[in-house]
Amino acid sequence: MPAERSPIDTAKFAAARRAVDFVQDGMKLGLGTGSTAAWMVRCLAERVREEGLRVQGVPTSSRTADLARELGIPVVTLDEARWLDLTIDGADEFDSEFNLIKGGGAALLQEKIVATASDRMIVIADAAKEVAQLGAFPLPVEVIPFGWQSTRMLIEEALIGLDVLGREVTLRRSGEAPLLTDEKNYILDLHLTRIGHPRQLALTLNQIAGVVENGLFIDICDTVVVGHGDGRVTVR
Ligand code: ABF
Repeated sequence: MPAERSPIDTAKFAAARRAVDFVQDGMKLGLGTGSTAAWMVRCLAERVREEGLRVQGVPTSSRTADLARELGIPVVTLDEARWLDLTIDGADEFDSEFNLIKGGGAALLQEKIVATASDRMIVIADAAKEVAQLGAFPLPVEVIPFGWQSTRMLIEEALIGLDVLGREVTLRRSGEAPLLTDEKNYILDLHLTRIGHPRQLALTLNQIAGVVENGLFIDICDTVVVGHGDGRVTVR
């Protein structure tokens, strides 16, 4: 007998399944990363299989690429697709203006490139991801390995002048070694607790040499599909 889904998985699955209703025949799609996005890939594959839906998927990580291929979704690169109709992806936090923190799964760079090359971005999330103010989830920043300690110092210095509560910056590891992103970069996690001005922070971080991209998504997402533990879904 299949194990019963936990409320959190029920919520993620419900949001993912609802978001896949937005997909139309012939669309080029950005396929997000994370456990909620993995549900979305499964639901999409079901429509491809059962309805003969024709889509092309651009995965935002090697993990998602493997899953999509395994489930029979045609996969192309962003360079082949050039522009996408829709990206569906998860998030770590979202606020009432649909500003997001992403990158808990270390795929923020490809996620942002894919989302900004799309007409539309839908975020799928369980209700616990909604926050009044971003920042409780550590903000991931992708940095070049060369000189990363200096980049970290420059980030710490920049944070002093900004409206944030915490200022600790840690290197994300995989075991003993620094975790490597798909682009072979490092991730610094910024433990800020509260981010007063997300846009200002995003701009400041991206001006620092060595920073490739940050996990704040501002003015990128236009719809959030929120799943609840009892299977209800709210589309905003
Ligand atoms: C990706 O997966 C991320 O940007 C975010 O970090 C994470 C969300 O994971 P989950 O859906 O597993 O909560 O979308």
